[in-house]
Parts: sequence; structure tokens; C-alpha cells
Amino acid sequence: MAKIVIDPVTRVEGHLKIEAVVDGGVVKEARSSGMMYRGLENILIGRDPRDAGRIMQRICGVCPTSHGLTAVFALDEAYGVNGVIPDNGRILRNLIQGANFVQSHILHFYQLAALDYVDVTAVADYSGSDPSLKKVKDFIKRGHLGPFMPRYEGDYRLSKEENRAAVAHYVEALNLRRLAHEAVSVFGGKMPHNMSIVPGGVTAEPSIDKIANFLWKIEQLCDFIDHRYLPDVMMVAKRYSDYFGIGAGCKQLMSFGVFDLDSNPDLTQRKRYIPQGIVKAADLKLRALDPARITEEVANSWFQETGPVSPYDGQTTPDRDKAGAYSWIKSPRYGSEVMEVGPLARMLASYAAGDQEVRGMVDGVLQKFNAGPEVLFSVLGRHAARAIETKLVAERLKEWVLQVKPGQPVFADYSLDVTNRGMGLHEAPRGALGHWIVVEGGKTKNYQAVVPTTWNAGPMDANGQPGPIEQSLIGTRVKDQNNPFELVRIVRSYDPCLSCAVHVVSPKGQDLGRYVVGVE
Ligand code: NFE
Ligand code: MG
Repeated sequence: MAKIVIDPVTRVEGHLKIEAVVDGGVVKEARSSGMMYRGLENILIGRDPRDAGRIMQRICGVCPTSHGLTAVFALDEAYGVNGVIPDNGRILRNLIQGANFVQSHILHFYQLAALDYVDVTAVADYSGSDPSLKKVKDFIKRGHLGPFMPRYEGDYRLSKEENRAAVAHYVEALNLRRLAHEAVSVFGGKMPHNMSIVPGGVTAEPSIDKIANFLWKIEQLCDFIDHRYLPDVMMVAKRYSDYFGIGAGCKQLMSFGVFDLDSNPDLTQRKRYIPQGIVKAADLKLRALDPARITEEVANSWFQETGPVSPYDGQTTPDRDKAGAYSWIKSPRYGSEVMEVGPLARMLASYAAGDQEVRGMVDGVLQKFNAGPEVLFSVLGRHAARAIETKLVAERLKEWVLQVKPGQPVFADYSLDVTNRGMGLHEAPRGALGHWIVVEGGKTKNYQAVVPTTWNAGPMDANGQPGPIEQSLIGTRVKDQNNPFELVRIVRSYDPCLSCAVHVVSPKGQDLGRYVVGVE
């Protein structure tokens, strides 16, 4: 029996620790722990509710637009304007949000995940003229090894040429991400943390200039997605095709839906480009979502015990000495069921809803690998879904930006003195995101955010059900315990972001190995 501890596992802000007990080469138990307290919700209590649209974006620099927009969905309801958002406001919100999706997904594949598959040392004896490769070669030669080292050794399967091309694209991706940030700022004012999305719509005034500017940036991103991102994901899938059979998880997935196509005041009825609902591997059918079934519990989290509660009643009261607890992440559940969230959930929701474009792309990938939909519940299924979504969202952005009407209204007005509640159900790049606000006499009385990485990386609940990442790890065969590639590839396929998830502790126990693979 051996215990593998990977801390931190994330290459992005925040600290996710993974502990896996391995027996006979197979993971028997797994624990996913968020190692930082966040508590941002508490800052909002007593403040002007509109502050949520600005302050909640500070949860994270990767997905701030999602937090801003989801907070504002909750405020739309609290202020009673969620049925009257003008088309311009609705579309501009989608453009700001969509450009952030594209940025986040490119970041994930190249900067956060690819180095688990791409051998950067293939550039060490590079003698060609590609400036990116020359730069990386020089970087390594001078001993500046982060973010490429430390890493696990052994299972790198691309040819030298493929590795070099992927390293060049890694560098190129940094520029494309900057371009996507700039696209967010065309209508969002700046990135990270846009200043434009407000209750009732947006403050940005569209103009022909801005529309052309946005379109030109998205065109370049589409070119990168078509000629780099999609082929690179397929190249990795081809060389590591066994990862279609690794990391399945709970096989029940949930989408809150994203990119509004109308302004129906009821978020469960609102038409969205990517639909809302639950999909289970057993039948791939889309089931309607009932938000009243969403709860959070803290049985194994360092918070004062509440039992399972609706986020409207949720509390963020830390209890760092709580016996048996092992995470700052809570355990969200849907009617006591574990749910995986993220691009795979969204693409399966669209697939199950009969979206022909999504069906064509997903079936195309499956045909290439001669496989059925069951392989989608895997490490590579998550990467493929994310890449397909990036392509489809970028294509939609080009269409939606042409629907914006300069000179037409961008927001609806409202009265501030309300006593009401509001729920924002929406999607961030990493999955289903909900914000819940209680407003009394025009001030925030309670606020809770339940974020994607909380769903995916949360700990075991009171019923003994492990969270989705934990379930993905349990049963995995680890070929080399000193280089547990399988475990990091599984965890990173979820694209965990801990500053989003958590609300410093060292593990006690007999660690057999301790490895640091994350680079901050
Ligand atoms: Ni810090 Fe976030 C996204 C949100 S993650 S990245 O996407 O919401 O849980
Ligand atoms: Mg929370």
C-alpha cells in the first residue's frame, strides 16, 4: 500500500492537493483537497448589492466575466429586470462572456495541460530558425526551467517534430490569449474584471468601429482554433488514445446553460445556445434542471456544520480544526447526487438536445477512433469537448456581433430599494456556476457562490459519496508510482481552478512519495 500525494497539482492559481492510496498498482481511495480559504461571499454582506457584479469577479482572473455575469443574473432577478434586458444588452453580455471562454480554453490546453503530453526537451538540440523554439531552447539552456520543470518523466509519446510543433504552438497560444483578452475588453472595458456588465444589461455603447474590431480579433482566434488547437488535441488523442478509457468519474453531468438567446425571466425556461439540464451516461438523455434541488454540504469541509442547505441559506463560517474534514471546498449536490460539470457536460447537453453541429463534431471524433459515446466519459473526452466548444463558441461570436445594433438601448432601468432574492444560473468555462443573493432594504443580507471546481473537486459527502474528481481517480491503474502521469492527467482534464473553488495545512499520515508538479 502506498500513498501518492500531489500538492499542488494545479498549474494555475490556487492549491489543489490530491492524495491517492494505491494498492497493487490501483487507486483504492482518493482525496481531493482545496488548500486555501476564500470567504469572498462574506465581504458582500451589508453592501450595496450592485457591488457583487464587481467584487465577485475578484474570485479569479481566469473566469472573472462568468462571476460578473452570474452575479448580475442574480441581481437582474432581485431588481426585477430579468425579463426586460434589451437585445443589445443580452448580445453584448454573450460577446464578453464568449471571448472569455475562448481565452480560458486555449489557456487550459496549452499552458495548463499540454506539458503532461508534450516533451519540451525536444527543443534542446533544435537548430532551425523558428523564433519561438529558439527562445524556449535558450530558456532551457540558461537553466530557467519553470514552467517546464519539475515534471514527471517517462510517458512522452509524440515524435520529435510533433513535440517541437506543440512547443511552438504553446508560445503562439500566449499571444492568442492576449488577443482574446483584448476581445473581452472591446465591450467589457478591460480584462480581467470587466466594468461593463451591470444589472439590466451592459454600459458599453456599441459602434461600427467596435464591432469591426471585435470581429477581426475573433477571426484570428478562429484561425488559431482551426489550424492549431483542434489538430493538436487530435494529435494528442491519437498518441494517447488509451486515455479515452481513463478517468471516467461519476458519469452524471450537469449544465446550467449559457449564451442567452432570449430574456425569459425564468432561468430554467430561458433559451440558451448551450442548453440547461442533466445528462447521464446510461441513456444520454437531457433531463430538465430543478434549481430547488441544489444544495451544499460541508460534512468533510473546514466549515461549521450546517447539513445540506440551499445556497440561499448557505453560510461561509470557517472551522479549521473540524475533525475529519480535509478540504476548504464544500460538497455541492443535486438532489443528493454527485454531478460533474464543465465543457463535456455542456457538449453532451447540446448533443442530447439534438444540436446537429455538435452531433456532427462529436460523432466525427468518435468515428476517427472507431468508438461509441461511452469513451467520452474520460480524460480525452473532456479535452475533445473543450476544443469542440471553443470552435463552436468562436463561430457563434462572429454571428452574434453582427446582430448588435448601434444606437439602440443597452440596458433597462430599475429601482434600488428592494427586498427580494435572486438566483444566477450560468456557465463558466469550467462548468456550472450559480450565485444566490438575498437583499433586504436595498442591502445584501446573504450571498453564496457555488462554482464549477466546487462541484468537480469537492470532497466526500455525508452519505460517503466521493466527489467527481475523486471518483475519476478511484480504480485507476498507476503504471509507475514515482511518475503518476495517470493521476495528474485525470485531474487536469477537469481544468480545476482553486481560487474559484475554495471558500495551510500539511497532510498527516505515512506519505510514500511527495511530488510538486504545479508551477505558480
Ligand atoms: Ni478560477 Fe472558474 C471557471 C468559475 S472555476 S476559473 O471557469 O466560476 O471553478
Ligand atoms: Mg461557495
